[in-house]
Amino acid sequence: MNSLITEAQIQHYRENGFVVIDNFLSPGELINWQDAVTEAVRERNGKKMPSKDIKQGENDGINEDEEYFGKVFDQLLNLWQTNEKIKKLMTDEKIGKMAADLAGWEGTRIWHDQALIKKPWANPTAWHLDTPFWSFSDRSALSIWVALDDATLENGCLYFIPGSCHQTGFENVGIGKNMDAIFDVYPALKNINSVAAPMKAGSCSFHNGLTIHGAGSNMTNGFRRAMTCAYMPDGAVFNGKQNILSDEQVSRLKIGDLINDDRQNPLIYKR
Ligand SMILES: O=C(O)CCC(=O)C(=O)O
Repeated sequence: MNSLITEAQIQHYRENGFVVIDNFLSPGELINWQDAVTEAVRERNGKKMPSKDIKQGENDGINEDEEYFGKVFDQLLNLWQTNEKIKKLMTDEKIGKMAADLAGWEGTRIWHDQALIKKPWANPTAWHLDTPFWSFSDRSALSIWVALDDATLENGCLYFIPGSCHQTGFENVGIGKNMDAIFDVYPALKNINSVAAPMKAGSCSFHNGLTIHGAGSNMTNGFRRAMTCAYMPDGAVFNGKQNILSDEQVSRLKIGDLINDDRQNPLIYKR
């Protein structure tokens, strides 16, 4: 695993809110990741996340319009909680350190992982922010996105609005049908052009959860699979949003409480 983060990458990430790391996985590691994700998704049998009784593609109360959203991608969350191989990959201290180096924090906790599988002819992923969905409000939270297939301009690679993370906030427009809905909230950012992030399978990107990003539609008859994980700083506190937490977990939290339950949000790296 190419887990060394250079000063130039940190600078690019801090300025633009994303960075692409080519050849993150070796060919052998890529096969392990692909196999682990295939196994973990199959084991779920359509169950979207361990904490809630909903099926992938059903309305999760987060993104409206299940018919459209169900065709953006198959989305399976917290596979690390149900598959030991994924747990080993997602809790890798080396990834925790990469996240800490980019974000500039002391300790990295998992928020949630997700497999995002664009099927043939999938809808585009509308421009959106990640952090406003989450149960803590922290400007430095970020995600890794690992390409399990070549992600191309044709099959739905990621796109970013560079530097947008410096001007966005915690209002959530969700991921709807209208690509441009986010610009109703941030009209000034409409004038910045996007940057495409095509990646070879085994490459990855990191993006800040407040960077406006999206992905194209899948105009091909093949799959575009990605394994992603959102990471949060150790010390983040509950903001009152349920997101992926279970009813029971939310009932135990008050706004301002530390989110530090290692069974749900393991600390995977500490300086
Ligand atoms: O893979 C996609 O289509 C979108 C990914 C995304 O929004 C994310 O990883 O935050």
